[in-house]
Amino acid sequence: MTKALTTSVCIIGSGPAGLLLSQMLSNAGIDTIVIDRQNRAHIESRIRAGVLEQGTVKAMEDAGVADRLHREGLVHDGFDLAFDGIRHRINLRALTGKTVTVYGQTEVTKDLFAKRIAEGGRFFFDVADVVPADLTTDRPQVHFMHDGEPVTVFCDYVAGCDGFHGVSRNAIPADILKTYERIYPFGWLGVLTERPPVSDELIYANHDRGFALCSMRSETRSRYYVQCGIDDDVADWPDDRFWEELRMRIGPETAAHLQTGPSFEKSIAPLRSFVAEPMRYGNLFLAGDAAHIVPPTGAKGLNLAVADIRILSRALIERYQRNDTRYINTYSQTVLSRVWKVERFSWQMSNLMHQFPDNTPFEKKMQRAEFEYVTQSEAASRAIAENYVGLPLDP
Ligand code: FAS
Ligand code: PHB
Repeated sequence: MTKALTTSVCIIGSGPAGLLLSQMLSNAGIDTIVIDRQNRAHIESRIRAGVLEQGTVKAMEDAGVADRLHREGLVHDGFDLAFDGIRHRINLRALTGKTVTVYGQTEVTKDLFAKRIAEGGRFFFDVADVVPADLTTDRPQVHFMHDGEPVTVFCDYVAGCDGFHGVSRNAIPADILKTYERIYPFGWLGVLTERPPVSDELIYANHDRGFALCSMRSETRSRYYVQCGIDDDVADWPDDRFWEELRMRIGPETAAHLQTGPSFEKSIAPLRSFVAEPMRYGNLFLAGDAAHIVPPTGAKGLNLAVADIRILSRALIERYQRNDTRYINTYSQTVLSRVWKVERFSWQMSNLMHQFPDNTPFEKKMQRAEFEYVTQSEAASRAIAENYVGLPLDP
């Protein structure tokens, strides 16, 4: 016997995108059901993003979940770009009047879950066989299995917030869906260690041996990355090798301040640029990684997902509160306009900061020339700064 449920918006995926959407709609009195194939503990444990744009902080404030973020987040006025150990600071506050906040995605997810669950949000975890259906009718459905039982949610709209490996994107017919992709010929090996960060701000470093990033989660917990081979395995990278490689890539001056320690999280992430169009099909709306992926070089993945949700929640709230469907009808083009600009920035930063195996000596000279141009031109530095702090939601 199939359990039948009804709601206004059925949200597939309870990562940052799905959770934030559920909270913003709930705050506007709009009912949702959220389903996820994982459970809460697993989702909260995933180590991912670390830098929040000002727009993401505002979204957390609007959702009513920013108290801990303001207490524990680290506000940063700038970050460094480094080439072969020479550092140049991008002064975000001077160039844009804005800042970024260092606060892990795990914490964002925990804060969103805490409020949603406390308010009695309807969740189904550990679901299977999720099938969005009847998306072009005015009564779409989402079918899934939960605790061995078939469930069908009848709703007005389906929000596909189920990430890159979800099912929502592929619910759009193949003759309508268009995808664009660039896969980078390397990965990022990331570690967490309970040691103070090497610097007060982030350092993105390009060195002949490869890219490195010095980041953090707090004043006592550091997050470091090195570019690694696309087929590398974590087993290839014992801590000693990692620290030695990081020292060489950040240069002796910076490395003199590096406090190494045992890594308690070590993982390799592949890098890709990916966009799926359209981000709406009938009454299905895609948001976040379900529709796009960026290489983490621009610190944009989580922030882009949040920006989608700010645009989508506004569209749905206008429809329910004022029966105005203008924002719903323009959702896909509005959100994609911003997605492509963020994809461009993340692609540009990745091309500038990494060693590409097939780069010719000329291309290496182009990278170096671009870095020197950025260090000598306020306009070039401002272009990087305004993308890094986050482009406006509406052009
Ligand atoms: P998510 O992938 O976070 O959430 C999707 C949810 O949908 C998951 O909980 C999943 O269980 C669920 N789901 C999937 N299929 C389903 C199905 N069939 N049915 C039901 N539920 C389903 N971004 C940065 O800005 N900086 C970084 O440093 C950074 N590092 C990253 C490292 C890694 C390894 C990865 C994978 C991503 C990283 N990102 C980073 C990007 C990341 O932060 C995403 O942009 C962010 O999680 C996007 O949030 P969501 O769109 O909610 O997708
Ligand atoms: C992180 O702290 O995990 C982080 C920060 C900035 C990036 C990517 C990752 O660009």
